[in-house]
Amino acid sequence: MKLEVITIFPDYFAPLRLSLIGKALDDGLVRLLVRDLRDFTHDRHRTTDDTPCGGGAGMVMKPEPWGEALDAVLAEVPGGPPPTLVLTTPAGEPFRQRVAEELSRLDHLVFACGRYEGIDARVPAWAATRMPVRELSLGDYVLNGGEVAALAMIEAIVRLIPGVLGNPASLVEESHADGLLEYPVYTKPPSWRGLDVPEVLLSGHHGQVAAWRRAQAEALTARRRPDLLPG
Ligand code: 6GU
Repeated sequence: MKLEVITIFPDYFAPLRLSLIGKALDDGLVRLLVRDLRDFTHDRHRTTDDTPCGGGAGMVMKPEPWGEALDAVLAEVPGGPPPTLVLTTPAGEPFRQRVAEELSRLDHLVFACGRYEGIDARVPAWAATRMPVRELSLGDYVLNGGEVAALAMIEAIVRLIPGVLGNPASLVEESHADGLLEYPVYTKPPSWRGLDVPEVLLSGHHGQVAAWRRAQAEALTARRRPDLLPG
């Protein structure tokens, strides 16, 4: 997969070179190109924002640098299939595991990180005439910019690419893989500070272990995230 990021804070993406995602980069499973939006400005101050048309608080990201940055992205794939553009915005569609799975199957993703009160709305409108566009939100709260959201989305997506995780079986049972929260997990010792590992997990009965885990996952989901359960 080729991953590109367009941001006014390229340094935010340095942590992607660490850990499992860094290993995927080293192994060539993923290529990462971080572009500085300010490189696509032409004034002395490298301005990327301006006051909102119609008035109001805050600043809006100007369309011209975004247009030139996206032109540079498209210039790399002349005549070929365009990348999918992910625009991070608190007004986007919720980013869920299903979305991460869909995006993990694509060859080329470009993350556009908004700052301030957002990006001029003509940018996604124009981009949609050239490439698939997804406007995505990390959750129902406001961040100062899309960089942290893009980092989280990239991690959720890249770990699903075959070969990135050491043990792909761990993807099957984790929270959200089957629409439920994950059951509680235990390791040794069997008794710790007066708290015991549930008997069934030490029984060796695989069927009973599976049934217990399913019941625990359902009970936990009903208690913490009833919105995840079917009607
Ligand atoms: Cl994607 N961006 C910003 N600025 N805030 C957010 C978000 C994104 N997702 C949740 N809050």
